[in-house]
Amino acid sequence: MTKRFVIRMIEPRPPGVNVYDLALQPRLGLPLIGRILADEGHDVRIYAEILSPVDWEDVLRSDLVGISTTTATTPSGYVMADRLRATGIPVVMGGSHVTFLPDEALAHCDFVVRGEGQETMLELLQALEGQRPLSSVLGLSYRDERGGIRHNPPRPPCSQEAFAALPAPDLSLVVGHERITTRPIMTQWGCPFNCEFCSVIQMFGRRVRSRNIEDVLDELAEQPDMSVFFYDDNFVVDKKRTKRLLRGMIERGLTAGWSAQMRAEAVYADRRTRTLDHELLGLMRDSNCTFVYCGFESVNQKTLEEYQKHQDLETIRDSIQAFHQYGIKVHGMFVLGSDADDVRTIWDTTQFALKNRIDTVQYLMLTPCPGTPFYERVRREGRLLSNDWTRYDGHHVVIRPARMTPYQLQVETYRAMMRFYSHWQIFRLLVSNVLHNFPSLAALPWREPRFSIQLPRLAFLAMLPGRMSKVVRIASQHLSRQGQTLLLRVFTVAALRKYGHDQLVKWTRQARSVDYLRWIKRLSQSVRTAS
Ligand code: B12
Ligand code: SF4
Repeated sequence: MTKRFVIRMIEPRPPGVNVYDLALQPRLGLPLIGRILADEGHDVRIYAEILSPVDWEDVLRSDLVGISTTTATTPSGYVMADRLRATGIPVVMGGSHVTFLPDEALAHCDFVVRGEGQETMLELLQALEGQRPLSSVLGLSYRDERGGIRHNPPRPPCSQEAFAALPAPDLSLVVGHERITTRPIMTQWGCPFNCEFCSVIQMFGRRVRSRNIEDVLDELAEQPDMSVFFYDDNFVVDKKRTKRLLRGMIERGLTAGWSAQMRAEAVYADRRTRTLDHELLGLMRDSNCTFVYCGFESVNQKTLEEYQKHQDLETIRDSIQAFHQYGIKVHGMFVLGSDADDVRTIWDTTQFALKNRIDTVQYLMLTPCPGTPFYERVRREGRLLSNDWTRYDGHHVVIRPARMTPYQLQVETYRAMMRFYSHWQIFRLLVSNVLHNFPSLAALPWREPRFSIQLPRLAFLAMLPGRMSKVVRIASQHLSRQGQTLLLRVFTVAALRKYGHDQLVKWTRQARSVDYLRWIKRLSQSVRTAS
């Protein structure tokens, strides 16, 4: 290396209120690329707006700025790029939106890195130093000297060997990383399935590459007391591998708690006979799996087929029951608004969720992410309602549904979700949890005298607004591990549901939602009048 670049990278904040506001977690692309560049001797710093504001004085002193976006965060990425380019600092963008719309992005930035970016970024720096032509950098889009747009051939996804050899992303490069309470770790890239609306397979492919188990365990061991969210799109792809990882975690005592995304059928040892995989479920429990995030997608079988989900309702039911049997909580993610869905489907979803005791749910509007076959289809059919990318966050209807108006889909989804997160349902859940655990709860004051002395103070603090995190901190300081587990069992889901309720209320009250609801109502009325 000859030149030491000063490189600043930015992950813009998602627009408006989001169910994930609680999750202070950056994506791992920038910390990975940052680590590789820092290892090469460059001066790297990353700003993830959810963790800290961008220090523009610092950014404006850099030689190159990298911006990472998803579809919904791309417009704010473009505003940043425009501002930087006006000062003459070159800007490179990457991520799951600009990869598929590089021409759009090049109106704002100088380079677009399409697909996996770790190697492309290194080669781009070599090209900027004059060590190679830009045209030789696979996966790069840019403007040539005459202003014409050039798209170099795509870079093939990195091989299994190259993936296994990648260093762990360096979160310490992210300003404000001390605020991260659950550690993000990714053990695999890609997913073997092919759901029509998903952009993951377009970005990372269907051939799954995985890290060595020992490397993952070593990464976990760096902070053994911190709980982990595995970022894998589908944590259980190769069951033997998953079991080896979980066994390793148990053997090495790395059981501070973990959660991950997985498909419902992971619970089966034999999908045909629906025999449960008790070995996997037992390992999940013993390694302290607290929550699983399952893309159930729909309670409408026709919709599951439309999404090419290869899953049925019985599997969803079995999985919820099986996870609960092993003390693991379930976050069910549903995508509403397929051509087979109507208003009834929306309410059936809440009915199903309550009846099957899903712990927390998330309803997303079917959103066509650029790059997916679904996006191409609805664009061809002329059903895109908006090209305001900030609305492409799963919280807004952006396509014309087949069997209801856009307004119906938006409002009924909100109402159905509000029913799940209603105060009445939260109260019922609390009562049932307290009754279920009554003997242990009643014995708590005797078993935990240190905690009992704190009770009046905790009760007082709990009544003050915004003091809940303090209450939790004090309670956990004065409780034994057993006592903490008991209280978590009784109160966690109710607290999360309260959070869900408050976020829904916030979402409808924010100005951008009010404007949007007015617009979509008008649009739906005009569609009705026209038809
Ligand atoms: C972890 C995760 C989350 C976390 C953290 C989110 C965050 N900070 O954005 C949580 C659970 C909170 C979350 C929520 C949501 N998520 Co999410 N999430 C992911 C997931 C599973 C992993 C992200 C990750 O770290 N990937 C691994 C790293 C290595 O990849 P990467 O960051 O993309 O970087 C690589 C390349 O893209 C490229 N690159 C990226 N940026 C840059 C920049 C430069 C300069 C360069 C050179 C290269 C480069 O190089 C990197 C290395 O190869 C991805 C799926 C996936 N596999 O990526 C979905 C994904 C990003 N999420 C997605 C969505 C839709 C959402 C939600 C909107 C869903 C919802 N409505 O609730 C919310 C949005 C909330 C928010 N805060 O923005 C979509 C985005 C699709 C799109 N086109 O916009 C994805 C792709 C999943 C999907 N099924 O399509 N998510
Ligand atoms: S939605 Fe989930 S299961 Fe389907 S292709 Fe995407 S990552 Fe795989």
